[in-house]
Amino acid sequence: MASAAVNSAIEKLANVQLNELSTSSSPNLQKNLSILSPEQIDLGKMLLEMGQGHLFEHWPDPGVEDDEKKALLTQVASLNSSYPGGLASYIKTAKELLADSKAGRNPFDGFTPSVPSGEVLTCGDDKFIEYEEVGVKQVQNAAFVLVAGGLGERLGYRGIKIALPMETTTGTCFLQHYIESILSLSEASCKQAQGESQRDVPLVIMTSDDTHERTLQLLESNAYFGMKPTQVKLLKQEKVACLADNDARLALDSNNKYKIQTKPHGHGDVNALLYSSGLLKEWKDAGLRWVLFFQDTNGLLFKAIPAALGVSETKQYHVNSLAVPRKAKEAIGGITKLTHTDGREMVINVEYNQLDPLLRATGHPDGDDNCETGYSPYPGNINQLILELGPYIDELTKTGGAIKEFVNPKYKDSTKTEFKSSTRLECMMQDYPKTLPPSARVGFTVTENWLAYAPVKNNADDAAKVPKGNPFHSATSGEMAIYGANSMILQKAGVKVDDPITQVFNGQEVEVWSRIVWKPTWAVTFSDVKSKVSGNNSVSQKSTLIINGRNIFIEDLSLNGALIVDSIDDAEVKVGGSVQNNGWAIETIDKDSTELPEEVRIRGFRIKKTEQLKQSYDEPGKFFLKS
Ligand code: UGB
Repeated sequence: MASAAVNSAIEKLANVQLNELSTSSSPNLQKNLSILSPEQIDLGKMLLEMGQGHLFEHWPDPGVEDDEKKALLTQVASLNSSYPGGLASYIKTAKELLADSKAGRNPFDGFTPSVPSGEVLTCGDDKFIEYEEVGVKQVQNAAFVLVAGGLGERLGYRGIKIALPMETTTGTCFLQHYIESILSLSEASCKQAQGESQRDVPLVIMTSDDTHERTLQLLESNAYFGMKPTQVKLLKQEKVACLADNDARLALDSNNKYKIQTKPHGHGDVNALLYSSGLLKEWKDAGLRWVLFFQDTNGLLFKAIPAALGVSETKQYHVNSLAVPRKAKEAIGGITKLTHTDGREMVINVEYNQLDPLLRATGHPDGDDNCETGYSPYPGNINQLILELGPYIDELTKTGGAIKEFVNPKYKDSTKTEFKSSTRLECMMQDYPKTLPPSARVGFTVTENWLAYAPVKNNADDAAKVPKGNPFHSATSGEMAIYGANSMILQKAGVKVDDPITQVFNGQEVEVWSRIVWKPTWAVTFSDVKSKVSGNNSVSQKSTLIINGRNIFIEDLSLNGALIVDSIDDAEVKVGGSVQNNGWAIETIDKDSTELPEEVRIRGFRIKKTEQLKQSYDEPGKFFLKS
């Protein structure tokens, strides 16, 4: 009886909607109302109102391909629920942005760019060390968010990027390094807080259909790299509907007329996902104060995080973007101060493809050009953002996590009436400050390139073509940057590390430093490194040094070869004396060799392990390694 009543109610509702629709221009949808649920009829009506009648044009009479028709509306329901404001809002914004794009309207109209001022840090100096100390204290109050939904089309690697070895001396992958860094930082933070109970610092990973399963598998097959599984949350971003033309008509799949084409919406999705997941509120209730966002393949990033967090805390920044000196035309956004004729001001990332035209349009005939320092005056955004949680929640409560979008259609010709292929709206997480009130404290922190930024984004062929002097951002340069940074940090801590030699791999000329690698348990700050090296230490260029243990102290070591020291936490090991052996060499390989794994080919070299001294200390006690 009850179900008959429900059915009759549904029928009545369908009839009402059918009447409403009878004035519409979609007889095909109207004919098929009987096979649809009331919710699906509602969605159909919304689509008609938004000018999407073409989605039903080919629909046959009821009884034919009914499952496919329902599948289309199921997809519409999911596109509708995963977008803040729903699909109608998506189509409305798309119409506006497409009209602006066709008219050639500049999104920065009325704004004049100028060079902003921010905190500029030098690794190892007093200010840097002070900020690091303040930052480490704050880690206990932070949550980390890794955006890892990108497919890595530019890199052309078939796996997920966070599973790539960050360096091949130890083979540690990006995700392992990130997790171990967070764990070590959190432990250091707890020690500083003295007595306060240690909190499990949360890590969120934003995935997508392209990366979700493999990310989960990577975590599960490695016991979450030491994190508690409950500490890690995966939030999957959904794709958005593609647009076929300037009227924002949704594009149907060319192989399936009951399926709307979809594409990724960009890393800006992370805001809406964090908001709708309820995590932000949970974190606030637990007393957290900071949310740190970072990207998938920057193996240096954690060297700059403690100091940058210290800057956020000291300057009470609501938004702090980490930046590095940027070569003009380098494919990273520039941090820019924008001043509008109406008095509005904001410090914001201007994406690399927009900075040059904006500068040219505002009285800088050379556009995006290097200044006397050899760098662009606009610092490069490395998309490591530190947001203060309270103001972040306040803002997202207003916006629901939606942030300013853009559209980038590729037109067939100058009439701008047709697209080469479908487009979609996109959004970037660094555009978050665009909606903030003028009272918001938005700043940035610049550190040296070698310390903080070595992403792996470009495939070998594209990297070999970057303008001379600009960074390659490849697997080759990314790995070499780790050795370079570790060598330079040790130099600053007083170790004599030989200068690098220059070598060419996969068509890229790079500096090859000693292969020095340490686990985050050994050192997460510059002060940690300084406290663990003393006396006269020297490391030759051909050397490899792997330090894996909390209480390993390097004292009067002369290394010319390969040395690996492993120790448990309860062992204290002094490493000194002269270590000489044939070591591990860097061997050039052919990137097209089908016998080698892709992870190796994209670097153009591999490590040839000839001879090493390896010492492991797995009993508590004090030890002295001296050969
Ligand atoms: N990402 C997602 O999680 N989801 C998506 O839909 C897309 C990406 P790219 P991009 O630091 O060098 C950014 O593709 O977008 C993740 C800044 O916009 O590597 O070209 C993806 O997995 C730019 O200003 O970079 O450029 C990855 O972790 C500049 O700072 C991250 O988002 C540049 O990064 C970035 O995606 C940079």
